[in-house]
Parts: sequence; structure tokens; C-alpha cells
Amino acid sequence: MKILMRHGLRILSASVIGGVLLHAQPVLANYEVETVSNGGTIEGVVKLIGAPPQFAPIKITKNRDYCGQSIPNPVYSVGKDGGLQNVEVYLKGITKGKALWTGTISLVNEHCMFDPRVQGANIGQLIKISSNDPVLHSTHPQNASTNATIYNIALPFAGFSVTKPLPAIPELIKVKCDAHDWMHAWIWELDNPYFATTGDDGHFTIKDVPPGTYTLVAWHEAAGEKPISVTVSAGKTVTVAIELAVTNAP
Ligand SMILES: [Cu+2]
Repeated sequence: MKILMRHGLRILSASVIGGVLLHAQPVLANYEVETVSNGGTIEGVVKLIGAPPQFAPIKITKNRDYCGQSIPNPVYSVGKDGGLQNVEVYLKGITKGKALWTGTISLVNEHCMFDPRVQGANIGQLIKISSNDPVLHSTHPQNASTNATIYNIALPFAGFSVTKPLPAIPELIKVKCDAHDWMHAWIWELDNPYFATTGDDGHFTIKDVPPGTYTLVAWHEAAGEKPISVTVSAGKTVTVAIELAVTNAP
């Protein structure tokens, strides 16, 4: 099995009884779980270089009685000292380390926007898609490069929810609402557990990293992606500063 895994084969193991699929677990092709007893921490901040662009608020074109006339544009959410929110930071190509995250992530339709806008997840996790709004939403996750639909969930009333498995293969998922074209969210579905989303001050922390040198990638929906090299020592915290530049209009 090890030889097959080293060659990057992606296969699904499944228990099938009487033609009914009972259980499907992705087998990790490129990542091996091991005990990390004296790992290091990567801590840092992502900053936007220069002044954030002043985008006009989103004009609401539907359900204005509930959603309102406009919503502040959330693409560049910049806090104290240029800290950029909603950046997904993750280790790329790490082959060994702590166990993947399990459990259910959440995506809420909240006052005609998605919450959270950006998050990470691991293969094998579930997603609970729910609505707190008394208007019809249609949550539609797609593969960000191919636009292939993953599922399309109608959420007809406040309190409605659906829980689904995330796709078996890691991918960047973009989410839209087919009822409200201004609603967007992103999910970085990864095959390793070393990721974090920056908070409103641009900070992030990634823990229990086995000692070594890695590529750390910071991704923002408009400012794009930046890889940096980071070396982690046993039991130590390494602090990094990542700068992203404004490259796109929303
Ligand atoms: Cu909607």
C-alpha cells in the first residue's frame, strides 16, 4: 500500500453490503498521519500593501425588503496596521504530520451574505449549509477551476439546513447563491490539517508542525496567492510576515 500511495494513486475504500454504500473514506495519497510530539508553531500576519481600494457598496437587487438597499463590499477587509482578513494560509506539499480535522464545518446564509466568507477544511469532513433568513437562498458550491457543480441546495426559510459530505478529492470550492448574485464564499478543501484563515487583524496560527522546511501559501480571493518558504524547529514558534498587493477589482 505504501508503494501505491507514494505513486500518488487516489483511491476510495468502501464497504458495500447488498449494493448499499455504507462507508466511504478517502485514502490519503500524499499525506501520512504520524504522532507529532514536539512540533513547532507557525504564527504570522498577512498584510495588504498600500491603501485598500474603496469599492462601492454592493447594490442589492432582490429581496430588498429584507436584505436592504446595499451591503458594504467585503472583498478587502483590512484591520489594524494593514492586516488582511479572509486569507487562507496553508502548508503546500507537506507529506507527514498530525491527523486531519474531522467533524462538520458550517456555512450560514446570514442577512443575504455567506458566513464565513473564507474557510479551510479537510477531505472527509462534512458541511452544514443553513439559513437564518426568511428569503429563498440557493447555495451552490462549485469547483473553482472547472466550475463543476458539487451540489445546489435550496434553502427556503430561516432555520432550514442540509448537511453534506465535502468532495473526496481536495479542491478549492467557490460558493455562490443562485438567488442573489452578490453572495460569494470560498472553501479550501485540503488533504493536510495545516491551514488557518486570517482573522480581522490579519493574524493566523498553525500548530503542531513537524520540524522541517515547508512552502507556506497565502491566498486571497482578489489579491491572489503568494508562496513563501518557512522553516519550523522542534518546540519553537516561527513568526512570518506575508504581504499581498491589490491586484484585482471585485
Ligand atoms: Cu441568497
